[in-house]
Amino acid sequence: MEISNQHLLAWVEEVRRLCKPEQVVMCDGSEAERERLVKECVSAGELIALNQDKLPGCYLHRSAPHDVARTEQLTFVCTPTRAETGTLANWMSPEDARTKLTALYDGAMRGRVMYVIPFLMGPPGSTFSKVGVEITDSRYVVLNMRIMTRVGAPALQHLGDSGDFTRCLHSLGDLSPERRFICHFPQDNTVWSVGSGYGGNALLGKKCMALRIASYLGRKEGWLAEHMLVVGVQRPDGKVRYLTGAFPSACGKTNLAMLVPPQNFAGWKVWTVGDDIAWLRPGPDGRLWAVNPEAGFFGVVPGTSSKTNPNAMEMIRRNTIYTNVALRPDGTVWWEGHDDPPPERCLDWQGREWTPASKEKAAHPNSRFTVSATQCRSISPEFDNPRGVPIDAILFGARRRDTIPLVFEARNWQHGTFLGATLTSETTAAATGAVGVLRRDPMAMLPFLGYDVGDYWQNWLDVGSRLTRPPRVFRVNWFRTGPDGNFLWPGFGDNMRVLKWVIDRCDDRAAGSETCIGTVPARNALDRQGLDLKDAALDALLRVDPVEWSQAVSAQAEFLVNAGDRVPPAIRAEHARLAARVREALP
Ligand code: OXD
Ligand code: MN
Repeated sequence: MEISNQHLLAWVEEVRRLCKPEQVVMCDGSEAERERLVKECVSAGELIALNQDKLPGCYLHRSAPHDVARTEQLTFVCTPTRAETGTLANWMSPEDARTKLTALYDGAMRGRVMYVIPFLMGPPGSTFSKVGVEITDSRYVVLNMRIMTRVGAPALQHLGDSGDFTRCLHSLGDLSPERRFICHFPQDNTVWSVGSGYGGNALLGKKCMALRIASYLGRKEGWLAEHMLVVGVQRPDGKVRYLTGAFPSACGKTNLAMLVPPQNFAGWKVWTVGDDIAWLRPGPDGRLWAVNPEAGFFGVVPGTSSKTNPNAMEMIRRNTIYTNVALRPDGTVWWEGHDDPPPERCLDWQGREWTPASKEKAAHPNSRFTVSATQCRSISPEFDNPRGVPIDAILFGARRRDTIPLVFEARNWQHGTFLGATLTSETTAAATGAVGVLRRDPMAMLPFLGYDVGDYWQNWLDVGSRLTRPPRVFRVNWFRTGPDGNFLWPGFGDNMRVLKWVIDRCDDRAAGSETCIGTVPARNALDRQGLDLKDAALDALLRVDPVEWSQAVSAQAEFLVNAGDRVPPAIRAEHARLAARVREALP
């Protein structure tokens, strides 16, 4: 492909000299390019062709066994001073990072092809949208980037002659965690990643550019880059309201984004705008507008079934790249939580013989599908709208067995910002490390912050102060358990009942009950038709226990100290207000 942008050509040349590939290929996003790359990957064993009658256009990739999730301890924000990165993200000085990684990139592509992928994040023609260029030596990365972003002409058109693009350099290196680094240079609009082929570490448009770098650009330019799904909820009268939801990785964002309402919700529909990332800007009308910068879904496979996500099950039957799932003898795929029972025998995610008697899981808990958004039958007609969609409500959610009710509403934007700031969740398999450990995850952005968390909260407050019709803010928790340890709430499609209360609150038609932490649904305000949920279970789901909350308030105080000295006074004031209200509520 002919590229005339001199900034881009100069950077490609600089990288070519460093990485010393045998060949440089400019990717154009064409179908012919895809076919060629797939063919090469299949002959090299990087992809396994699945049963093309049952799963047309679908392939399986098996990653290196120690390269299956984001590696947060090897991910750095490289700002000139440590204070700019703050206390919650890992910092490395730009000089150290450049020295370390230059040595790793030097000659790293010898004998290999270096692919140059111009990509657009956001709809073509949108003021929200940003261009990135990823240079990589991985064909798997090229094939995934083609699904997850808009590759080729849309990016080059948006860029024109400008040098304003995120420079994303990626090499597989030797895939060793010893020599793996994911470094961000926000001031230089640059990402350097080496030593991993895993999505979150290697598809640099996603977490690296659309969250870490974009969060920094958002602060500079007065907008927000967030780890959020975006959906339209259509009422039976046809009116659609849009909401976003911030949840930590592997907490059900994809399922919620593609929700199918329960049977008794005739006329209600959920439209998918995005399942992972939202870019949000105040509009001239004083409302908050959102786009999904991505073009596809990189979703967690285990647990996906016709019950939990029928839209996804339908979507991933064709043109899908599976990573680290199990392979059945008939060339189809399987995972824990699949509609079909465990196969009598199959190959596990590492290609080893597996039977139901095997001790290990057949699919890796963080195995993934990559699929184009155009294949999703619930995709919103507004998905590609350059204006974005106007947001009426923001949900903050996380995995919590206790303390947090099913849903409650914040008093206002500032209180809502505080709810997001103090989000705590149990860890999941999306990152390496222990699973199920409670940790603070402000706005579900802990692994994706591109600058100091106090400044980040201040940006939330600043953006809010420019909104005359700010979204209402809610905290949700699908994961509260009863004394027997079982979940109290059915979740999945039944989460529609909570969305309905949220939408009705936005329309001032749902009753709430004031508590010391915010407004929970009045008992009869939550639609339970067709759901066997007893009053006692509902009470347990909505319960606000001042004793539990006084412990939470103390833990929050400690966290706000650890968050550094740039925590906005407004956030400390919200904490003090909560502490006082909880004290009053104590028996
Ligand atoms: C993801 C993640 O892949 O959050 O979306 O890890
Ligand atoms: Mn995510």
